[in-house]
Amino acid sequence: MKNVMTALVALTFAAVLSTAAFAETVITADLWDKGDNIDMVDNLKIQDNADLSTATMGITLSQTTAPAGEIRFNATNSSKILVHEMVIATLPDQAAGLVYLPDELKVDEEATGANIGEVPELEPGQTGSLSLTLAKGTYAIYCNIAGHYAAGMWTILTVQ
Ligand SMILES: [Cu+2]
Repeated sequence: MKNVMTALVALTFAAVLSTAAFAETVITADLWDKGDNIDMVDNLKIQDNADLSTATMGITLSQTTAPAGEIRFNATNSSKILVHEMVIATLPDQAAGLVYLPDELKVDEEATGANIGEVPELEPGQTGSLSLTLAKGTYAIYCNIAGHYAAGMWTILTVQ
């Protein structure tokens, strides 16, 4: 009887482990801004080696690292006044940042890897989600409403 119990415990443990190995990671993304106090600066892009502590809009993730595999992003636009969106990009070279189109005040989403998935425009208070299978690497999560990326509305996710 003891041996049976041991075997059952071992089987249960193995089942929990295999479930954990294939479970998706759920990341909550808060798309936020400081409302009426917004200062639309243009020097807070990734390639500016920006200090985001001064940003008046941004994306805050519930975790900034995740295991490789399926990742579900649950995004909420917590702004009271602005539309935001959430675009995922591969970021092979953090110093180079993302390709920026100064005339449009936007990231070039046609550039390689610049948009591998997105939660499109969300009205204030609206939510949206996106599931992606991500390999090990560095990813940028950004908002590409005109002016927002350069104002610091981006963050980095490291997939291990
Ligand atoms: Cu935005």
